Amino acid sequence: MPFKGKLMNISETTHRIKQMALSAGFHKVGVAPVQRPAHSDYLREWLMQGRHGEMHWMERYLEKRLDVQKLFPEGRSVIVVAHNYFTNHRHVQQAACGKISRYAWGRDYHKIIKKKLKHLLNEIRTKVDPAIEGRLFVDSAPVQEKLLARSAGIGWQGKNTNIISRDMGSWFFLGELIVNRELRYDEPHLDYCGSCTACIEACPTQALEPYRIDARKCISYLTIELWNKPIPQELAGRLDNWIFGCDVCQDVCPWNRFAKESDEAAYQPGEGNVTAELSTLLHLSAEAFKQRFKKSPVYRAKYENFMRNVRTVAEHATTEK
Ligand code: B12
Ligand code: SF4
Ligand code: SF4
Repeated sequence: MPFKGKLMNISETTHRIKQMALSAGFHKVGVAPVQRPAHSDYLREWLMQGRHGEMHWMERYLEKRLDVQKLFPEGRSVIVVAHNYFTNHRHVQQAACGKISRYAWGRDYHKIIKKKLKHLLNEIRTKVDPAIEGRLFVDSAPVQEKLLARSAGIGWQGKNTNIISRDMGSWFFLGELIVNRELRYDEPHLDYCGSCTACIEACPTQALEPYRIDARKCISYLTIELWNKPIPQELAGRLDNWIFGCDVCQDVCPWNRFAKESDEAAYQPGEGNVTAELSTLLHLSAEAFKQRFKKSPVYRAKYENFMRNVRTVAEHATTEK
């Protein structure tokens, strides 16, 4: 395709790219240099302490995970985007209902964000410079996305370890486009947790200490990433009715009072996801699970693990509530 853009300086190019990201449907965008971000090396310590539990895939490509430059050596700038998934619904707090975390109420975000990032890269190549090469990532690549998001000024990493933005709260996904072009970089975001410790106190399994998590205790890990094993007995009674993921440390975060409903229709809850009745789910067949969750993040848990979660919650809901 012939190049129709005009030559621009770094500031103009950066501004143009940011406008394109917002037009592509992202809710926030920032730019960081391709370098090892602050706190990156803590990952090594975290892995050594076994805090990742059985997520052994996190040990692979460790050097790339520690230093984004090793992932794409020609890369100069990381364009980090945030995609808001907040919808105006509340979890039902009843013994008879299981809770699915908000990020998984609607359609799977990986496809949605990847499609938007591909569109963004095409736009950049068509309207800014066809020589720009890029690599895009959402969640699954060996990248520490939250550290890049902090460097790019999207938000700060809170004591609950999630990225929080002053204007959006933390109900958003992250995605990145790394390009082989120098751009104008944003300042790393300042920390606005202050003396608050609400998330640490509210965590049902005490998985948090300030800015650090022990994934082995986190309900999100236990219900999504712990495969083909029972949930350890000492934690099984503390799932607080969560059958897929957990939102407690974000629900209590005061910055989430600023959350606004997303304009992404695909994140609206699928039928029965906000009020997930345990009595119905206990009889879900493998085929019905596939039909119901094929396009949802819940599908990642696989049928056997999802049913383990439902049974574990149901057992404790009847005996302890
Ligand atoms: C592994 C993983 C998990 C694990 C571990 C969680 C974790 N905190 O990392 C589990 C399965 C538990 C998990 C759960 C969730 N996850 Co997750 N997960 C990831 C994944 C794939 C890798 C994260 C990683 O590298 N962890 C390694 C540890 C060491 O990182 P960390 O806890 O952030 O630790 C850093 C800080 O402790 C920091 N540090 C150390 N000391 C200090 C001191 C100070 C002062 C500071 C500031 C920092 C600091 O250095 C560490 C190194 O990075 C990312 C995608 C990606 N590729 O990045 C998504 C990701 C982090 N997850 C995401 C989401 C949405 C969730 C859940 C909310 C889902 C849910 N509702 O159940 C929960 C949140 C639980 C929580 N409180 O963190 C989003 C977060 C978006 C956001 N706004 O922040 C991501 C970015 C996916 C995406 N593309 O959108 N997740
Ligand atoms: S997601 Fe739930 S279990 Fe995990 S750290 Fe947050 S509150 Fe604790
Ligand atoms: S609940 Fe408080 S301490 Fe935890 S992340 Fe939010 S502001 Fe920070």
